[in-house]
Amino acid sequence: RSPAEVIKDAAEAAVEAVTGSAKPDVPGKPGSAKPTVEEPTTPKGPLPPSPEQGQPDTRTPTGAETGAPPTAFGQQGAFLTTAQGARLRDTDHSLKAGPRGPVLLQDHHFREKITHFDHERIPERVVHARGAGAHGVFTSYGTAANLTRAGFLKEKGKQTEVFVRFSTVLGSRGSADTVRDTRGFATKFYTDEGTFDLVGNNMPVFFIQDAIKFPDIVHAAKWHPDREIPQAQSAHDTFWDFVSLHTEAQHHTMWNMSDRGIARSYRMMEGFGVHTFRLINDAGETVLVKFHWKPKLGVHSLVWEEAQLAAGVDPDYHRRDLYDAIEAGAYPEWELGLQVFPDTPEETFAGIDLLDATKIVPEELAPVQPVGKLVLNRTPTNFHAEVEQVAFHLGNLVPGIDVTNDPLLQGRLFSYLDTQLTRLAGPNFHQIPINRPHAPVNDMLRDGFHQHAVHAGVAPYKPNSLDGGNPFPAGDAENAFVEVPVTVTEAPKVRANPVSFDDHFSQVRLFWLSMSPIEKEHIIRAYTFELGKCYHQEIRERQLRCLANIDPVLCEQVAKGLGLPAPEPTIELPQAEPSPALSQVGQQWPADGRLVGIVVDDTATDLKGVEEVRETIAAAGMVPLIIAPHGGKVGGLTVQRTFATARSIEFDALLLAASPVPAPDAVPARDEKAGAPRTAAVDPRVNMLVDECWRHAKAIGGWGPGAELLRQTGLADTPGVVVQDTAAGTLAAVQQLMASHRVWERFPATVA
Ligand code: HDD
Repeated sequence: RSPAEVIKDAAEAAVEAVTGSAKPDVPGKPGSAKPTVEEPTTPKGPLPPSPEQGQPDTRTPTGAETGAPPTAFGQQGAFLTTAQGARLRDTDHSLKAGPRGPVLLQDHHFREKITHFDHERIPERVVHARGAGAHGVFTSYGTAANLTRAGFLKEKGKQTEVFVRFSTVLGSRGSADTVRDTRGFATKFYTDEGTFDLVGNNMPVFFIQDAIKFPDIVHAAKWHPDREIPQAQSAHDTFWDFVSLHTEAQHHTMWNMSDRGIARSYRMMEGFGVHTFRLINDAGETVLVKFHWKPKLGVHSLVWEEAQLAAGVDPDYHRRDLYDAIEAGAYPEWELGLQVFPDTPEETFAGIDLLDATKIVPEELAPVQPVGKLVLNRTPTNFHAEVEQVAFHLGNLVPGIDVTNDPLLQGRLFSYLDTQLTRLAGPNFHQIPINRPHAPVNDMLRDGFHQHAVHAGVAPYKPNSLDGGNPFPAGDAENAFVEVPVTVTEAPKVRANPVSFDDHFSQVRLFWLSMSPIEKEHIIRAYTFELGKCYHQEIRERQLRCLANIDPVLCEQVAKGLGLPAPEPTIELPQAEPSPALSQVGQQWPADGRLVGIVVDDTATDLKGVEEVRETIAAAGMVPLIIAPHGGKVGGLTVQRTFATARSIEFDALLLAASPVPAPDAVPARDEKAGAPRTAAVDPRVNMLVDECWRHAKAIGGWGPGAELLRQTGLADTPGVVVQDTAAGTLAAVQQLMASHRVWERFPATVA
């Protein structure tokens, strides 16, 4: 065919591709004939933005709508072009002096393509490098109207666009999601009055009280500088060296060693602003507050072995979970709440220093009052543009919210702006679409690297007469941001802390005493594991001395595991009232977005029963996944996982509709041969699935041959294992078990 015909065909195919007429019928996509439940593993199209969510990239750096399509600088039109818009015919072959000749320097397309590629990466964040983000909407309940003049909190029903980035702290960008670590929970509220950033964590306390120690804790907790190992974990000498010497870190360390350090999902984490902030209302009255995010699904965790397995089997576990849930319509939700304290000169509440970021105020003393709801309903369109380039900053405040003198907060006010200058290459990162305010901007900042605005006017200075005096300062009537005129006491300049900051153990004991027996066991095991990974005996011994000052049982148990004597406390054990709100167990929660595996095979499976439970699971907002010996179909059922691709960590509960025998004609994988099946008649991979789900305290159910399998393995009589005659009966009992998250009764705790 002639070159013209080839081009025409290619052009038609391209046009068809962008207009969507040739697009496959995507399950779960609006307008699709296929129901979501059919194939959750098929990649889905991005959901359209909800009407209230403006696209930040349709706005100029001054916040005005440009009218440009949302993908300006993305795909425009059907044809491949250079960066300058010239259409290209071939991007697969470099320009050579003959087919076997050297590449010509003149190949401008090659040079543009490779040069750009060479510079695709930007420096990862110095901490919190690995993360995942999503867009959403915050709706105010209006209940904070008497506390703050911030419009996004004050007006009942007011909706504000948000972007949230969750992260781990220690690992590099490519590290695993499920490592034991604190999780970041950073929220950007694009309010009408400017952007407000709440840059918090899933733990309410921090390792240090003064920001000047941040490089120290990070150097200690990150990898060893000689080999850059371990990646993304605290189980190594330098971390424990620091926290055992620097005892103010003990409280946060225990949170990390608790189940909070291995979250089940970003959707199932609390968030905390950590510091105390100051709110100011229309009348000029102030209160001190702590911000809390409360997840609708409750606070849940992985078990340690599951977290370790996931780090290998699916390092993107949390990222995938977040995006799958949003695409399946199980939108993650949190309530924003405030603990409110009177703004007294002492800045304390119930004897607790509100400026000390290593302390909490128990919810029993100051209840969390709900002020609004956050719903995450849109995944990013482009990870780099949005998740990687988003820049949070504690100084992004709006009228009605102000900072306190917490020395950790004060230092952060410097660091977050500063770090972007290198990471995002210059001072104009606020013009990057994800960072653009949705309020009009009229600053006098000019020029600099990556300046995208074309500023008009000649007088970016004040006062001026040449630009008519523009821009004008706003007054109270125009809702200007004004710092609360807090009196600073006359005092000598010192490098010192208030005396109250010296109490490093009372709240660690409070946390320990608030845990249920099973949670205490997990904490003991975590300390024993992490200290067991240290090479230096003196570090283990020093950390044991810290544990002795927290609780004798904790100290004895960890010492036993390490094979060391338990030391005596060096202080009188602090008095502490437990705070039941800190425990994660003992309640019932919704199971939205949970994954239920259903094992079937080609022989005795009750396909009608499977179809029924599949529908019931989907109707309950959960995701059913069919697991079979092979891909394709079993009866009319589409298989979503095979025995080769399924691993227990993916499922919150397991249903057995079959007792699959090992396939005699299949080529077995090496490790299948090596295993020691608990019943020889069952495929060893199914045995492993059942065994792991059982060990990880998950609900398991079976009917028909599935029930028989559970009887044969001896599991049928154990807690949390349901054996019934019908599919529906089995599922109903399993659903009930799932509401408590795990079947802890399977493992009676040995610690009181
Ligand atoms: Fe920080 C990132 C949370 C103390 C310096 N921090 C960062 C992120 C979160 C937190 C969630 C990731 C933001 C994102 O997703 O882009 N950091 C905290 C909390 C702290 C805290 C809850 C204590 C209460 N941080 C802290 C101190 C300093 C920093 C004391 C420095 C003195 N943090 C940074 C940083 C980062 C950062 C270096 C790295 C990338 C970035 O800021 O944008 O500036």
